[in-house]
Amino acid sequence: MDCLFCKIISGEIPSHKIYEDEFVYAFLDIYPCSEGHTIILPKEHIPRYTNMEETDSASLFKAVNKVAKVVERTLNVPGLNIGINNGEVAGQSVPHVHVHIIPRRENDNGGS
Ligand code: D5M
Repeated sequence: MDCLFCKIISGEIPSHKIYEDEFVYAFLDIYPCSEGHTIILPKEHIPRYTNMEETDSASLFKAVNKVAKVVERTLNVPGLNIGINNGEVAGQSVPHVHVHIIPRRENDNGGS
């Protein structure tokens, strides 16, 4: 599978791992919008969020809930943006569904 994120999950491409279980893998974004910007994705290669079955989406978001709480607490930030770019026109650059967890701080100019 010629997929960047599948290669990250398999370890073929290195990443800064934040969390892993049997269903998901989470790591730091290489082009962070803010310090601690984390990406979490299903290990199964699913191109976009709207391709996901409800049960897989539920498993993904169970892990998102866990990781988001850890990011918020560990970095001691007052908020997070949690979101998905679904489809190229929506800004999805890697066709393997993933959720962005972006720490937000007071007066951070939109996290960019
Ligand atoms: O988000 C895709 C994200 O993937 C984007 O924020 C950069 C990140 N990215 C790309 N390559 C890497 C590597 N090698 N490590 C970590 N993060 C990476 P999208 O919503 O598809 O635009």
